[in-house]
Amino acid sequence: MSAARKSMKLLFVSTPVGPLGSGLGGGVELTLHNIAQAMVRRGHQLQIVAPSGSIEDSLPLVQIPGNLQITAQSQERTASVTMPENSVLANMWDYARQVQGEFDLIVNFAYDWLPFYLTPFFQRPIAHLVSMGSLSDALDQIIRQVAKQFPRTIGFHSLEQAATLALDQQFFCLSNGIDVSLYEFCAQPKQQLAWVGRISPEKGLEDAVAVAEKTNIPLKIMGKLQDESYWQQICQDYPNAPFEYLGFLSTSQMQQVMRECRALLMTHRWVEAFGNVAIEALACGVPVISYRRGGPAEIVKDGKTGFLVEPDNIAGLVHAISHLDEINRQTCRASAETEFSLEALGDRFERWFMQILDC
Ligand code: HBI
Repeated sequence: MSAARKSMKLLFVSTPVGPLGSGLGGGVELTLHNIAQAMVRRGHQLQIVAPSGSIEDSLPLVQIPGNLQITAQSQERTASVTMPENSVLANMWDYARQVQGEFDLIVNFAYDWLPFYLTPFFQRPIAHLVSMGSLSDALDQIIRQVAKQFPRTIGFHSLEQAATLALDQQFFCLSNGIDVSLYEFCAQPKQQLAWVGRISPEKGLEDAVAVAEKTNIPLKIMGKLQDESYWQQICQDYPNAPFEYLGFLSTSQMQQVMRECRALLMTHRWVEAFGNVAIEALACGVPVISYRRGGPAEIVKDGKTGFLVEPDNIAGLVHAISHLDEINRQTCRASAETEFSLEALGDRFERWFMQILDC
């Protein structure tokens, strides 16, 4: 710990849509874990608050009971804010209110109205890491309100994500990062492609399955099966496509499959805030073929670490696959090691947190 960098006491308050480790929290689960690891490695103290049933192997965790929040992406844009009886979101933030005096900074990982609304009522500053692009008018409005009242406390993962919120105040763009040592480089892939993510309409899995059918290259699908009817529809629409669903795997199991793929396909319909799976693929040396939309468009170097394709253009995905031999898989790995490592992630988040505490 350099003298200049004092140790911070951080309280991380997780997403209320599912326990850590359940997969319901999507990318936020890995993101929270990685930022926590990066902060602890730099000598900061930290406590994680998350719904009961959460799993955190080596980090201090407080589990809070209560009913989960409805996922924001399943709501209409004009939907009112809803809170279930005995809300785990409310219970987590009541706990944060009670213990805030023991911490320097609270970090909010929930994409929900309540933590933003509560910000002025807290004695301690709250850093809000916004995990998705604009989805609801009520949330857009409260985020803009907090950005105005508490400059520098709003963080995003990508510029395109931030642009959907159209904040004219200063915000932080933090990208993201992973523990690259958990991913093993593979120079000689099998004739297969990967698709990784929550199986839900906004992720556009059907396009990747259509590519598998057109190219007859087997597609390995991994991730939380969140929308059963959506999955059944894909299975009905593409009875002969060569795809296999491997389930929601641990990082170690997922990377063992991912690393042997020729490429990762990213077919998201929405403005993906970042796309953790893209940097996980790069860490394995796997090129990323992605729609030019959202975070992945700021991760993939077109023609160097993969290809960016016109959004929703399946023929474009197929064309990119035919050029995969132009990509050097070592370049993909190097990109993860330099830009998206835990060290780089820690630098960005520590700078953000220090800026909030210094003001
Ligand atoms: N919905 N209401 C709500 N709150 C969240 O924190 C939330 C969500 N939907 C998805 C989600 N978080 C994460 O899976 C993504 O932000 C990555």
